Amino acid sequence: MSWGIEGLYGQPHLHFAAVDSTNEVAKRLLMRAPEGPGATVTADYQWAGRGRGSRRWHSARGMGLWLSCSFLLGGCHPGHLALVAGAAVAECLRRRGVPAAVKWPNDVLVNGKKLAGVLGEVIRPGGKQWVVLGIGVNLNQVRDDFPAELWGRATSLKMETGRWWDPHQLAGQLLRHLEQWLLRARREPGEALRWWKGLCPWWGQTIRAHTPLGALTGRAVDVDAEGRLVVDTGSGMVALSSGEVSIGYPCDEVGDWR
Ligand code: BT5
Repeated sequence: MSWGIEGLYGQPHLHFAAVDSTNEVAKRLLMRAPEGPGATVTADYQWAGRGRGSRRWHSARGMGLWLSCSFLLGGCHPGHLALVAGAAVAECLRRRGVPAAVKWPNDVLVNGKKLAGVLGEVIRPGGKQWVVLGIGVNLNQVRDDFPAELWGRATSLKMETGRWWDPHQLAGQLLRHLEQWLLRARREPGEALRWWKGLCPWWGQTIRAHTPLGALTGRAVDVDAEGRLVVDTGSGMVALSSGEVSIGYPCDEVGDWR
């Protein structure tokens, strides 16, 4: 079946049966052609799908949308990229009746479980600032298609809606939402952040954040102009620029990541 997508802003779309990681393929393409125009890369399977840092992204064969696209950063704040991409995924799904929510910084959850994740990387081939934005959306897995450590924590559109989802159709719809969100983030960043906040239902709730500087507990109160999560710890406000957030602390900390 044809994908029927032009790729972000009309750039070429390349589909592979299997790759290490669509982000790595998009980066290698950019290294070869740093003048652009960038590419949208999809694959049926990733044998080394990546999350942030050294984390892995489980990419079951033919069961998800594993997509990366590269584009010039333009006027977009790097701290807004993952937020904007997560919002585009959540909005696209909400338009299709799925109650998706965003969780800072890069998750899309449905009913408290992780449905999609975003990996944004900024690189500088040819002296220009390029973004390689990876989006993974679980489409048609059932529980046993995930490794056991993700049971109860990961979900797919099929598990949530009971029906099969077409990756070709979703990719086109998702890229259209992404284009709109990127435009918004460049022209009206404050507005884009306000919209992102509206897709996040956890304001005022107690969270536990694991950051490179250690763990802290507090109430999530805002995202600031840099895209940082502002947490009220009771003894002051802290703005987090990276980390992992658990919601509803106190909770079973090990493995709790909602
Ligand atoms: C992310 O990282 O959530 C970013 C995921 C980005 C994946 C896309 S797929 C296309 C492109 N090519 C790539 O190689 N990557 C991108 P992070 O926030 O670090 O979350 C990673 C964690 O999510 C893991 O440590 C697991 O706990 C969990 N996880 C792994 N695979 C999952 C899956 N399929 N569904 C839900 N959770 C998963």
